[in-house]
Amino acid sequence: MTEVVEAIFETVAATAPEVRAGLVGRREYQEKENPSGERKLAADIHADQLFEERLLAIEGVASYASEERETVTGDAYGDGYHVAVDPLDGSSNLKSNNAMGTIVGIYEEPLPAAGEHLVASGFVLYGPITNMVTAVEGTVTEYALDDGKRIAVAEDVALPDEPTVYGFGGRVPDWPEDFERFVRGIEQELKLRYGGAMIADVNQVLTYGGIFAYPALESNPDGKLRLQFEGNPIAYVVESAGGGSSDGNQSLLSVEATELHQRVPLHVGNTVLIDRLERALG
Ligand code: AHM
Ligand code: MG
Repeated sequence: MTEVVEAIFETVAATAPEVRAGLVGRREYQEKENPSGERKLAADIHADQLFEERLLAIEGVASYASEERETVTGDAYGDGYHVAVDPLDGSSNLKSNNAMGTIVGIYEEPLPAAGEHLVASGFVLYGPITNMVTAVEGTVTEYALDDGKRIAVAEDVALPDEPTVYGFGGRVPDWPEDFERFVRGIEQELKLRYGGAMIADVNQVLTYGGIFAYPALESNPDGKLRLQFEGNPIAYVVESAGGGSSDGNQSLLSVEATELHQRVPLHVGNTVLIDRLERALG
């Protein structure tokens, strides 16, 4: 198992510089929307094509699914791992030249699958430097990417005990009342850090401790982010780093998977804050 998982992470790392280099000149929106009904950038399509081609070429990868395509490609029910990718998370940040990421979830079951079927997950953050964080068998490692090669910079990454930062998506008037009440408390204690790319915001939580959420909205009780491509892989990283995740009631990893592009209210961070959130929404 570990060999294929390593090959997947190696491939994602090797592809990241090309994704990054390909951003220049791909900042314009395309005609077609993605399966979640959002506008796609040329950069989203480019990154998706690179990851599909490279990941399906790995022996031991049965299928590939991404936020940018309707259905699973490869052998949807074949033997091997089923890889779910958000090729460019936070791509609306490209216009304003802010951070973005790539997310990868490696499942041992055909997709859609619950987070309990993840064997590993990780992300790349295209910030001032490109780094990568992986979670394998409960261990989180941070790497700097140098020319597509991983250099470990932190082993056994764990959330700091003392939370410092928070970031919550969605418009305030669209937040359910119980969530807004929870936020008013958090605001008194932590510092706001919200950048519009989940990967960048979650990486701040991993680094400084705190909480990130894209909650249920009045206009969309399932929130915005997608379970297969965003919720599960990020929950797996944060929980492996000693933090917690929740859809409001339970760990994201326990949420039943019903559709490839299903959305889920997403909250991750220090367990004390996730417990407090669940009490507030209970
Ligand atoms: P994307 O994967 O299509 O880019 O959408 C996900 C992003 C998250 O990174 C971020 O937390 C959220 O959407 C921001 O949404 P909004 O622009 O509505 O605040
Ligand atoms: Mg995304």
